[in-house]
Amino acid sequence: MNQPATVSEQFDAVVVGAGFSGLYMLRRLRQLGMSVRVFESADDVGGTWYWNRYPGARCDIPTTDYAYSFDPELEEAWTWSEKYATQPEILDYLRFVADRYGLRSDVEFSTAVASASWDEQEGRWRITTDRGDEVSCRYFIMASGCLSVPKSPDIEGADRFEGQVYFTSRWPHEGVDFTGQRVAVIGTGSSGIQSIPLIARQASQLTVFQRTPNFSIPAHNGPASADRLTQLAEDREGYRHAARWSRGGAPGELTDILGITASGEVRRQRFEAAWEQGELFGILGVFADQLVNPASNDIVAGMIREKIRSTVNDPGTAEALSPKDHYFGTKRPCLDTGYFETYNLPHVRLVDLRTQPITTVTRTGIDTASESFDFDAIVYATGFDAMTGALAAVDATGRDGASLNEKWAAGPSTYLGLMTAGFPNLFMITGPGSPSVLSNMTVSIEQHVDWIADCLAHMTAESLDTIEPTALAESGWGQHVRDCGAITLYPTANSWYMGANVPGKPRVFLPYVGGVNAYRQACDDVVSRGYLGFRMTGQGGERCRDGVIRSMQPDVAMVLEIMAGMGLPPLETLPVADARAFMAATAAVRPPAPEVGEVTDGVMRGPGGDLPYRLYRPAEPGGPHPVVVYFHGGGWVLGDLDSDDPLCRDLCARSGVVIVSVNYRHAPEARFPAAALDAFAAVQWVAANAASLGAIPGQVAVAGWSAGANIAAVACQLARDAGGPAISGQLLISPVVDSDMTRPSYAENGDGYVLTTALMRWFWDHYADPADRGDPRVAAIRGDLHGLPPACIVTADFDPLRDEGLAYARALKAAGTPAGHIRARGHTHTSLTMVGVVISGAPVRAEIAEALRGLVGPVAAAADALTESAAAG
Ligand code: NA7
Repeated sequence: MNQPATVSEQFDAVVVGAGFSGLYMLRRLRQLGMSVRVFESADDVGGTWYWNRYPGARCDIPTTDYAYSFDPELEEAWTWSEKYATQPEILDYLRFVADRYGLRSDVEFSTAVASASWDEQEGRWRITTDRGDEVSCRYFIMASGCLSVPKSPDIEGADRFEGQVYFTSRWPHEGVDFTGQRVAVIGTGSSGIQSIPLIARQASQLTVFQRTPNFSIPAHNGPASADRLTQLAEDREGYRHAARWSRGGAPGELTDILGITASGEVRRQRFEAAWEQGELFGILGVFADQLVNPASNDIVAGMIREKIRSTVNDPGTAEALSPKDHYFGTKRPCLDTGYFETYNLPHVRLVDLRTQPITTVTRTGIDTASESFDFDAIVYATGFDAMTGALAAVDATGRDGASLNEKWAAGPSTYLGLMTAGFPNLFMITGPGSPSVLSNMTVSIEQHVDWIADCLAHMTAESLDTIEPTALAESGWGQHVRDCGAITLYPTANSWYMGANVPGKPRVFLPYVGGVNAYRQACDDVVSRGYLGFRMTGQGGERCRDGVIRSMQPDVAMVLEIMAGMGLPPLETLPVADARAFMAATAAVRPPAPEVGEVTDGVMRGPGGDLPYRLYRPAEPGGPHPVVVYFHGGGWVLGDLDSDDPLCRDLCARSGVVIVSVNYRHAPEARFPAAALDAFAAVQWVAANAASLGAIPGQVAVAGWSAGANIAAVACQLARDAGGPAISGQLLISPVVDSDMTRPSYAENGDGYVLTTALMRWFWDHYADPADRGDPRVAAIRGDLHGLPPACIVTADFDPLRDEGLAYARALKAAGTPAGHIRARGHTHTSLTMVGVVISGAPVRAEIAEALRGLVGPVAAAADALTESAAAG
């Protein structure tokens, strides 16, 4: 053991922890020529793999991938013996690494950091330890692990038991012999599931206390996968590169097969293949949609439950072991060796705490609501204060005496999971807000360590010595992390990913679920944009490019990426007929749209001939319902009843109103003002025929998207001028209301977000002569805006039309017309309409439907229902 550091020793960097992350961080910092002290509370290196010595402890990522990749010679020098290495072998590996690079000399073992505070004057951190050290450092790096602080046993009477007590996370080094003992295991997470079969081999009686059944699949451990070994042997660098740019941190095929649309045969074949393979990323990726679509998830979950039933002999026990309270994958699934089979042994019993909860631990055992058990030993496999526990334990004091724990009282807030505002020069390795526990940790650790080291090298080169994220960058990243989580099923589970396992811990989805690849790209983009969102200071001056690195909804970004990859010709380069055919072909491959009560097609009279319409009636019993006349988008040129069918269904199902979608005449065959006149005629017809359509007379609203919103807005002006019909409200989704293309949103969003400036020009050219483009019947914003129906205007952030929508809302208000605004944050012009594809659009459409309900009432009520919002600002 080393001697304690002398008081007030100064280091360039202090690192907390000597596990996978601390060891590699130390090596990188040394390579930068920095003086470093690592504090490690254990008496050896290893971190997680030092402490978790329970029987059966193994990694759950194949060891070919669960290893450092920074040094090819290290990779050559070490050979793993199994597909999933045991804890002793992984610990040996980390010792081997520490020795190979001579890392131990900078590690002070058996020493925990007690406090850390930022000294503003000095621009340094002051660190104290539980052994009385006091040191200072420029950079303070928490390499303290995501699963390193065990959860204290929150079970009544836990300290009363007089037999042996063990924690899987603090297992005795000499091992434990349970031969002939009556043993209780509490907890069926990975630690419980890995250790139970081995404890059962020794114990005379084993009773497992299960609060929540967990999904587990057989690890099929054995030799490392020949396939992976061959790939590594042939092209190690290529293999590691693929891992770094994969979703989870290990190379593998991503499927685009959807569970909901796959045939029964394909479902079965894919599931069985993943089951046989015995890898987490395999079973989590049977279908592309299984972590976002409940129906798809149920298919996989159902097949796993089937396996449990076919393995466990006693049907009651099998049922109790079958997880039903969370979607598969939303709690970390386990890899096991003979776990479910263990319950077939005569001396093993499962106690389901859902039916008989523990009332107390006693001197001699455990009492449940209905039974008393006596034991010789109790094993707690009850988990960790994950991701934030070790950071909270130090409770760093940042600028102005601020406490990290106070700052994070409602949940952690970080920029990239690397740093947090107010705590300069404090880095976290795999902190909350980074992929960390959802990924192959070793790959994520290396990426964080490399990023930090490169950042410090940059700062040194530029004579900068403090770095801190801005509040804007941090809140933007937090929003992005939440957006990524929100489109998945993860937040629905009571998991440690959500902090739900620790009583009183805030419920926040802690890791970043956007993928290792997307995350790495974001970190790289931050750097290439001049360390966007970081403020750096020092002799070299003060540098800060403030901003948000990701503000688009993640699924919208994904759709754009897929579209870009398809290399489609821009619509405006096609003849109109081809553009229409393309739109129809796209519409044909959309996922099923929401069910409504009834859909009927009909025809109404218009000024230039018959206008086809489609009526959507809500499933709600009763009626008649209020009615909304809807106009589809497509720049007055494209689109029809089919193009906007999913959006109409969605609006109908959500808002409970009748929607009459009208197919007006299109340009270039029928140019301005044909579409607008048709829209007005359609409103007149629906108002006159409301009763026969099964709608409430006198409660007609209009709605439209894009150019459809244009003619809806114009129809309102025409109806006012004509003295009727009365329109109760207008819902304008991303409307065209002006021909002015100089507003900033055109410059910001005119290229790359589907609706481009070039396409908009093409639409205008087909619809209206330049001389007509200021006419209020197409540039609605230039008309008289007094006395119009209350409006709700929806704008999307990444839409060239955003600013004219906002301007219209402002102008309506200025003219005394009530106008609410819904901002589709992170959306494009088209993404809201991608029902069933862009999941993040659903909550916005729910908001729109709510507003629509307000717009269809009597006029005064509609005005009241509108929310005042950002449109005014
Ligand atoms: P986990 O996965 O958090 O599992 C802990 C288990 O202990 C889980 O089944 C819990 O049930 C159970 N538990 C926790 N507290 C109690 C109380 N008070 N009473 C009864 N049961 C309780 O931790 P592990 O150590 O197994 O695994 C952690 C990670 O390490 C793992 O995911 C891998 O990544 C490696 P609950 O589900 O909360 O109802």
